[in-house]
Amino acid sequence: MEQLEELSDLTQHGRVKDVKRVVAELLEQGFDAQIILKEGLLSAMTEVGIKFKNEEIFVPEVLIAARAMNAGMGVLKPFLEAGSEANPGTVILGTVQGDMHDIGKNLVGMLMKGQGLEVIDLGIDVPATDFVNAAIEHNAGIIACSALLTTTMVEMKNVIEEAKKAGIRDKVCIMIGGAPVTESFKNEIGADIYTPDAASAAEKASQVFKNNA
Ligand code: B1M
Repeated sequence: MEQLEELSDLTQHGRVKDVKRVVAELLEQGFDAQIILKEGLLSAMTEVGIKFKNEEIFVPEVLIAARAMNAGMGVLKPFLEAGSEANPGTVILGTVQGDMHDIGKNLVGMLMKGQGLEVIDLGIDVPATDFVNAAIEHNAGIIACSALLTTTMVEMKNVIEEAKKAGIRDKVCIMIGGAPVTESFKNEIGADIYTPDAASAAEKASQVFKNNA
């Protein structure tokens, strides 16, 4: 689809105003928010990732593209979050300590809100103890951790250890995800749920609360 390719191209080149305009136009034309997200915005970040890895572009260009991606997600936000009004449960969400990547984590939050869940987003670079303290404070059923670096994904194990120390491990479901995270890593560290993308994370989170209802 030509317009989605154009959106991907504009996002890769960090054209914030144009990205916002094209996303709004596509929504007006009746395009599904999930299609705009996947084929216009996420596809752009995949391309950016490949070029970054091949050293065709560098951190400043990646940041510029990430800013455009965030701007596009801002326009899509109300459409992605539109869902049930009910609040079946609370999720503590964050990117683990040492990790500044937040685009995927923000997407997870939006889609979980779209499932009617209350999401408390602690942001990026979140220490293990903060996840656990927030879960206690808000009586949360889920702690959801995102990591994009092989060097920071190990922090997820610390979240599990802190939950054990605080005596809440059996009361809280620990979900993990992010590009380097896998099902076998989940098993290795003893987390409860791994999902490869934001949509399945939101679905699984909703199921957790349904199963506990
Ligand atoms: Co960085 N970066 N980055 N980066 N960056 C990656 C991750 C990398 C793969 C690039 C590469 O080499 N090809 C590489 C990691 C290598 C590795 O460890 N295996 C990398 C590196 C090396 C670095 C730095 C070390 C670079 C440097 O400084 N030399 C540095 C680290 C900084 C730090 O965190 N301490 C760094 C910095 C940055 C920027 C700040 C420039 C920027 C982040 C901006 C921001 O987030 N606000 C950035 C970006 C944008 C990327 C890439 C290009 C794109 C990431 C992204 O946003 N993708 C990335 C390459 C890539 O992934 N293609 C790369 C779109 C987003 C929607 O996908 O976050 O994967 P993602 O989320 C997905 C799934 O993973 C999943 O759902 C989403 C899809 O639906 N998901 C979950 C995510 N969290 C989940 C949680 C769940 C479930 C699913 O449950 C709880």
